[in-house]
Parts: sequence; C-alpha cells; structure tokens
Amino acid sequence: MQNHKVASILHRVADYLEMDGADFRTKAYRRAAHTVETLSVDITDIGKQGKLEELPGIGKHIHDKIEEILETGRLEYLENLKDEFPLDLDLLMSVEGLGPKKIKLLYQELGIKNLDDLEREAKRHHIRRLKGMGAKTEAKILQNLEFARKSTGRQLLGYVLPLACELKQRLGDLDVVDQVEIAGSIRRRKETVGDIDILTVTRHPDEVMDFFTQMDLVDDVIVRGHSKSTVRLYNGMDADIRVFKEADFGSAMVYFTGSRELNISLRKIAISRNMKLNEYGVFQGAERLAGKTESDVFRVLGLDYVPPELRENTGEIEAAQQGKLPDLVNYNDIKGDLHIHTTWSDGKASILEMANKASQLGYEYLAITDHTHLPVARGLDEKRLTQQMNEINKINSEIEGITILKGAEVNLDSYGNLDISGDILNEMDLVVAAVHYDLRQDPEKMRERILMALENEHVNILAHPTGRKLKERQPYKLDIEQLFQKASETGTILEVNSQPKRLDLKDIHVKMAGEYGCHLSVSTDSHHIADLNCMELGVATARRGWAEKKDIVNTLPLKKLLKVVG
Ligand code: DGT
Ligand code: CA
Ligand code: CA
Repeated sequence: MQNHKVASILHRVADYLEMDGADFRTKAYRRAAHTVETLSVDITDIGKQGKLEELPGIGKHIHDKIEEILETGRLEYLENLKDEFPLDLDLLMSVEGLGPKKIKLLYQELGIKNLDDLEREAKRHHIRRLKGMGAKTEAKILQNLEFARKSTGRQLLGYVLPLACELKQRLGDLDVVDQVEIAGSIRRRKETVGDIDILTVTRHPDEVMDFFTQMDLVDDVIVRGHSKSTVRLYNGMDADIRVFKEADFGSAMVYFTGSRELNISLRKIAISRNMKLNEYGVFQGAERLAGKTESDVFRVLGLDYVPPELRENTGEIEAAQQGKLPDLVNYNDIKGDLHIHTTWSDGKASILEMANKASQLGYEYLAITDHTHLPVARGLDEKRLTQQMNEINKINSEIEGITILKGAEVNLDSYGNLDISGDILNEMDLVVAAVHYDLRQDPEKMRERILMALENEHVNILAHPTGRKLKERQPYKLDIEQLFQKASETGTILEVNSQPKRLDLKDIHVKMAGEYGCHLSVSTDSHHIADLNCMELGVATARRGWAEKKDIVNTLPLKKLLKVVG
C-alpha cells in the first residue's frame, strides 16, 4: 500500500505552502492527502486502472502530482520547495505553537533551521523582537522545545504499524522467505517507535537482502550485509532486517522483541539456573535447551509465556514465575465502539455508513457520540440532538445485526458542568463527557472540573481523560490518582481512546486504573470509516496496561452493557 506514502508527501507540500498562509491550495492538498490516507483500497491499483480522477474532491493539478509520485516515487514540486527552504520542517513543527507561517518568519529573519537554532535564538531573546511574537511566545517556545526534543526521531505506532505490516507482507510473499515476523517496540505495541525490526528465516539471505534494500519504499541503504541490513524508508524511519536459522528463531524473537530491560532480567535468570541465554538459544554447557520457539525459551527459564505487550520488565517476570500473568483482553473481544462521530458534527461519514462498517467488523453495537455545541466541530444543539435521536430510531428499525446507541460527546465547561440539559441526556443510551477547551487551567480548577464531571449522574464515560496528544501536547495538569479514586467510587467509565495521537489513557495509567478497580472502555473516537480500524491500537494499549476482558465494558454483550450504562 502506497497510500500512506502518497498522503505524507501531499501533507508535506501543504505544510510548505502554508508558510505563506493557509489558502485554497493548502486546503486542496490537505483534502487530497486526507482522501488518500483514508482510502480502503490501494492507490497504486487505482492508478493502474487509470481511475485516479474518480477520487472525490481531487482536482486535475493534484491528480498529476499523485501520478508522478506513483510513477517515480517522488515529487519534483516538493523537492523544489525543500530546496527553497532548507530547514527541518518536521522537527520545527513538532514544537507546540509553531506552524509553517511562524517557521518561515523565523527562518527568514533569524536563519533558524532546526531545534538548536531555535533554542539559541530564543535564549538570546531575538525571537520576541519579531512581528507577532513577543516575550510570552518566546518563553512558550523554550518550554515546548524540550518536549519536542524528547519525542524527536520517534514516530507514532499508529502510523508505523501499517508500514511494518506492509514490509512483512512483501517479504512473506517471497518464495525464498520461510518465516518473517515484526519484532522490537512495534511487536510490543509501544505508543511510539524508534525503528522497525524484522526477523526472517531464509536459506537465501542475499536474495532477501537485495529485495529489502531495493524496495520502492526505501530512500537510503544504510548497511547492507549477509545477516543484517538497515535501510531508511521514505518517511525517515529506519528498518532493520535480520536473518536467522529456523532452530534459532524463537530465541531471536525473544531477544529482538525486547525490551532491553526485560532481556537483562531474562539473562540474569538464565545465569541463576546455570544457563546461557542469547539470540541463538538457551544453553547449558554444550547442550542446547531451547531456541526454536519463544514458548520453549520461556519454559526452560521457568516462566509462563509472556505476551509481547507486557515485555517491559515491570512485574511480568515475577507474575510469569508464579503463574499469575493476567488473562489479557483479546483483540477480538470487543463487541462495539462507544465513541464515534458522523457528518452530524465533524465526522466524514453518515450514521448508516459508520454502522455498516461496524457490522463488517462484527460489532453488536455502535454508539453515535457527536460533539455538542463546540463551534470548531459543528457541534449539535439540543434541537439537533433530538432530531438525530429520531433518525437513529428510524435507522435501528431498518438495519439488522447491529444496534445503534444514542449518545453524545458532551463538553465540560470550565467548571465541569455539561452543556446539554438533563432532560435530553436522559433520553440517550450513553453520555460521553470530555474537556475540549480551556485546557491550560490551573491544576486546582482542572481537578474540580474533572471531579465534578465524574460525579455527574448523566456522565457514563470520561473521554480521553488526560488530554495528551503524542508529540504535540502534554496532558492537563491533574492528579491522576485522585481521578482514578473518584472514578472507582462513582463507577464512571474511563476511556482508552484509540486514536494514534491520543492513546489516552496510556498504558501505565490503564494499569493504575485497574488497581483502583475502575471500569474502562476502549473506543476509537472515529471521524471517518477507516478510523474504526484503530480499535487495535486501543486494545494494544489496554493490554500493555495489563487489562483483562472483565475490565472493559465494551467487551460485554449489548444487554449487559446497557445495564452498566443504564
Ligand atoms: P525502539 O526501536 O527505540 O522503539 O525500541 P526497540 O525496543 O525496538 O529497540 P531496538 O530497535 O534498539 O532493539 C530491538 C530489541 O533488541 C530491543 O527491544 C532489545 C534488543 N536489543 C538491542 N540491543 C540491545 C542491547 O544492547 N542490550 C539488550 N539487552 N537488548 C538489546
Ligand atoms: Ca526498534
Ligand atoms: Ca532496531
């Protein structure tokens, strides 16, 4: 699938064009990028069939650009823009509050090209002198710069996972490849990823290495060897490939899945048992005790099999020694999605289109939770909500196999009150509440606000409870333990939001919430059809937080779910 690559090039063009301010051109590129990234079919196939023109909302100009990307793997226009502005746009944009327009100003006036330049000029108080900047902006830039630095080089799991699966698929399709798996942080489903690690079994390593280093997704070959190669892909991400013998594959998978910390602990266990553990197996003297499968490796070390999502050395070894590993929620345990948007607010698909996709996913129910009031999201007022509920009743009477639940994502005002009256909320099956504005309140006020929401009898679910956005925005300042304590008292469900940028609650918070006995939901917060697929990321996050099926309300069949939210 080239969709992601094409979309990322179009987005990048829009970023550059936005340096002169957002206009119809930037919008056209964004819209095209969005169309491509949410396609459920491969754009290469559409191109081959000569049907690019049928893609909605894309004009002739951008068609030609897409065709060029599909044919040559690059876009001349973008290369020219890059030459004109030789700066690290990606990094600079990762600083909260810096957009293309400001970045252009910083480049033209102060020659700022990267984070180091930015820091130096901010510290010298040169930025505050620029038009529209000021001392406050300068201080904010310095503050946010540190956060941006920490996320540098890592990309979101939700964006990298499809690419890693694509690589696995292509390699798996080769006759000469006997086995291929993704290892590393992606296999552990960590929220951000440093690089892609692929392990293979083959008797023809050179053929595999040729294929791997010559793929159209590769920008640069960093190392090409017989048993290991590293390439840089089009999106700046590196991918490692390693070749093993079948007899070693299990121990190689354990080693290269990591984490590093877990590997160190496993090696200590091996030593304590008078064994030696490495990527080629578990040995005692000259005897090889295990190596072919991961289960064998864990077994000879006296451990139950540890699912990859738990391999962070945060208590899973002790649990595996005592037979007390959690019975993790499974990816197919989810029976419905409890947070989605439609064209009634800022979603891109109708209620029926979303319901049909949810049916395909095998769901029993789907809650429609469009925004209320929020102007930026074309939120609904009470009158429109009532109309929507009537519409849902109508669709429910016509559709089969899935039940659409009536809900809303209601805003919490600055004090924690809801912006929809109780009478209307009473008619809904489910109410999701969320903070959408006034995010930088002082911690005391934010605490009151959230606790108030948890105590509200109408609120079933608190959406994206900490408000963080990966690589973009830090969480609200708030005492998370107090939130868990209160939610466990009131029975308010806490959401694990599955959007690649959010994953909120995050893994360690899921684990803490579990210790407080909180109920969780895993939802996608979908705004278009393809979004419904990101449930996988939320479930992965829940698994990383040791969650079991019983902890997650949307693993319940409809009747039982309705009792919980009733
Ligand atoms: P990443 O790529 O930063 O998202 O995280 P990982 O975990 O994928 O790390 P990576 O790609 O450097 O290495 C993959 C795995 O290989 C890692 O999880 C554990 C293992 N590994 C690599 N180097 C070392 C090492 O020096 N010591 C130990 N104990 N394990 C290592
Ligand atoms: Ca890695
Ligand atoms: Ca690696």
